[in-house]
Amino acid sequence: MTRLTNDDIRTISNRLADYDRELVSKTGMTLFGIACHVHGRDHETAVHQAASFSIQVIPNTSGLGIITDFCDTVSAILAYLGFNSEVSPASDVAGLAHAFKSGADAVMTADDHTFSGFNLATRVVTDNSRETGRVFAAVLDCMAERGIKGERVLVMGCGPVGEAGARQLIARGARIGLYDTDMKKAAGLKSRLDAAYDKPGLLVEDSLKTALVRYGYILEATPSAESVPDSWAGAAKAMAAPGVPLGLSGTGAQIMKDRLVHDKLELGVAAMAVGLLP
Ligand code: 2YG
Repeated sequence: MTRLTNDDIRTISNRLADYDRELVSKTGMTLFGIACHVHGRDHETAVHQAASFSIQVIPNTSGLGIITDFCDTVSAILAYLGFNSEVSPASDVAGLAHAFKSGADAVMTADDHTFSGFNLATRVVTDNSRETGRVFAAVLDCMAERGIKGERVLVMGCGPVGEAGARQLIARGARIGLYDTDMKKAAGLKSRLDAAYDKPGLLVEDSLKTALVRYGYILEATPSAESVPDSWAGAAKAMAAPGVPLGLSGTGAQIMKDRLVHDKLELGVAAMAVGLLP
């Protein structure tokens, strides 16, 4: 899983309204709306609940330590979505103690390996990798003219994000192919999905070049830059790209334009938060 740099996230807080408008034009839904879509939550009810739902974001100094703007950015996304959010005045264990003592409804915190949300009353836990994969799959469902059901989607990257996206796509009736530079990872994911869903009819694609001809949709969940050649971008239908860095070149992103959704925190945090509502 990619560790964000401060450069990745520095501008997010100031352009949330712009990004929301971009999402509406590309998917027909807002950041909050997509998060409700993936959780099957009623939008109005969730808006009402969020207004009185407090989430404390706790800095975590373990491992490689603090990413300067990480907690502020997560809190800004939550506040933009209408949650009652703040960055805890204390980090680590003291921050957790403060959240309980001050009656927070939930906390969010991340070390180098895991970024999770915890509802302190219901004990529900949401995980960033899982929610990110699911919510970007929901984005493809929103971008496809008549929904993603029956459409062919190539899932690139068979790690935790790709797996969560694949599961969500199968649940929404997409016909998926799996691709990973590590064929063992792709084969492992296929066997898990075959066991979990009877006859999902999914394929492992061993050659990206031939695969790209067959799939009009891509869920790009790899940590490599420019994993998708520009040549695909022209005829493509849509790409949802949770992978950091973006798996397209600048040119490819320009060609895709309104058929590409990519961000480094916003959609995953939104899905984590809505998933914590009671
Ligand atoms: O509290 C802090 O500032 C740091 N302990 C945060 C460290 C976060 C490390 N994790 C990542 O950068 C990403 N896995 C976060 C999620 C990326 C978006 N999918």
